[in-house]
Amino acid sequence: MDFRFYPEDTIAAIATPPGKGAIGVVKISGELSLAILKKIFRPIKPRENFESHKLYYGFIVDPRDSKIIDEVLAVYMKKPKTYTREDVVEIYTHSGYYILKKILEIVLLSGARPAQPGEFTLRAYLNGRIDLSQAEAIQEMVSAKTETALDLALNTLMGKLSEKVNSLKNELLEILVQIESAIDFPEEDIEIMEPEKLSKKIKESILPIIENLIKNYEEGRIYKEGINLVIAGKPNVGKSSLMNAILKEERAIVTPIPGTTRDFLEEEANIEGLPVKLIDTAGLRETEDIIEKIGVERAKKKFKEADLILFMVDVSEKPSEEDYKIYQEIKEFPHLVLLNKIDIKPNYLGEWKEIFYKWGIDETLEISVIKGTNLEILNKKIFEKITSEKGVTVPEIAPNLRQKIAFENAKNYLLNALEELSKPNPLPELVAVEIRAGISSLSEIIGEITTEDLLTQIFSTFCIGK
Ligand SMILES: Nc1nc2c(ncn2[C@@H]2O[C@H](COP(=O)(O)OP(=O)(O)OP(=O)(O)O)[C@@H](O)[C@H]2O)c(=O)[nH]1
Ligand SMILES: [Mg+2]
Repeated sequence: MDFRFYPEDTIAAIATPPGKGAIGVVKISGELSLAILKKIFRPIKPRENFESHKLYYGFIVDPRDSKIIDEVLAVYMKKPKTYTREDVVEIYTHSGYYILKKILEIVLLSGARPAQPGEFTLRAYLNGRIDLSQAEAIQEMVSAKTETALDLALNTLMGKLSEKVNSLKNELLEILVQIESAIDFPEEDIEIMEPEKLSKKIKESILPIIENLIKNYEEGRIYKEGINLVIAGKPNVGKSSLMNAILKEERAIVTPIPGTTRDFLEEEANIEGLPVKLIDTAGLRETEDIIEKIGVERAKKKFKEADLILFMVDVSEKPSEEDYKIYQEIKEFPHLVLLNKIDIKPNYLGEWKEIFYKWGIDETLEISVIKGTNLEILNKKIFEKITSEKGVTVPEIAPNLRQKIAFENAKNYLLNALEELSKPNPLPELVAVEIRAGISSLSEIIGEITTEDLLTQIFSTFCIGK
């Protein structure tokens, strides 16, 4: 049974992560919060009542046998000035798995039920303290991997996306009112509706804003989810060495034996503030080794998912047919050419540059992973490549995927409305249908219109206790 939509229940959860810590928190929300606190908490100075938003020192006592469980601080917060807008109690304990479990157990025995993932935040939303986009922003803040991702989430939490959506909705409502009066007075409909004026308004002051927000999704996504950066090249050119250098740890095995990396390796890194999924692949070559063969196939798959491929060659060796073949595999994807091992002298750097020039590449970067030469420049180049190819500037507001889809739907309805308005005798009823659908799509973003399924989908990604 799904308890999510039983708002009359009092819910409780351990709000801190499992494991040892300085403090652990048990959170309770709902009508019974205060009664439960009174049942299980014995303040150091006995008292009948608790003031709201005031911290009390005392002991948690098992009501069954009056045994003390822990020395704690506890707070009662009277609604509505709370996270959920319900009565809330928080108990700060000496952490530890057993203590927390024990306290939660007696809280549950005293009338609460375990909270579902995200249920506290769901209540904040259902009780109107935050809208749906703000609830999603809380989750985005928790999972932010870079400062930029955090800023973006914070802007949404502060209501910047909601403001934009509401102002777009209001403009559309004004248009709708005008169209509806045309429906009510059909004899004068065309004059009342003023199709040209309405079209102009939609085209100039509504669509561009929606289109801009859709564009911001992609830019925000790069900062929120990160990019896939794949290192590719022949065996032994130094791919795994580069992975380790970027990560600043000996993550991948490096040996002078070609074919060392047989599967791909993935690690998270942060390059110039961009969250990056760094992928080291098996060196590409014709091979009879079954394991290596699979690794080579997997590497090729990774090329397709890459936002950028670092194509690496070894300048201490002559350009070969093998390098050329690999280049053919990756050239259709965004890539950057790295000429590695320039520390080895003599080398074939001149020959390599010539050959790349012949292949139509004028931009290459000479590096030595071992000596660390030009690795800082490499980071900057990666950032530039990603940001210029995707046209990234940091937007102020970046919708998530769900919100972007809703904006796209709204845009399509408005385009339909424009099409009708451009006809010689536009039918106000038809225009109204499209505008109304556009308004509904915008309403979905802030959660004025939702389904139980959607809410379950969103809040189940939260952790328990949030
Ligand atoms: N001199 C020199 N040697 C390097 C450099 N980068 C890597 N190497 C050496 O080249 C050899 C191969 O390096 P790896 O990083 O294992 O190469 P790989 O491309 O991952 O090889 P596979 O996993 O077999 O495809 C090792 O002995 C490294 O120490 C460099 O910049 N200069
Ligand atoms: Mg390797």
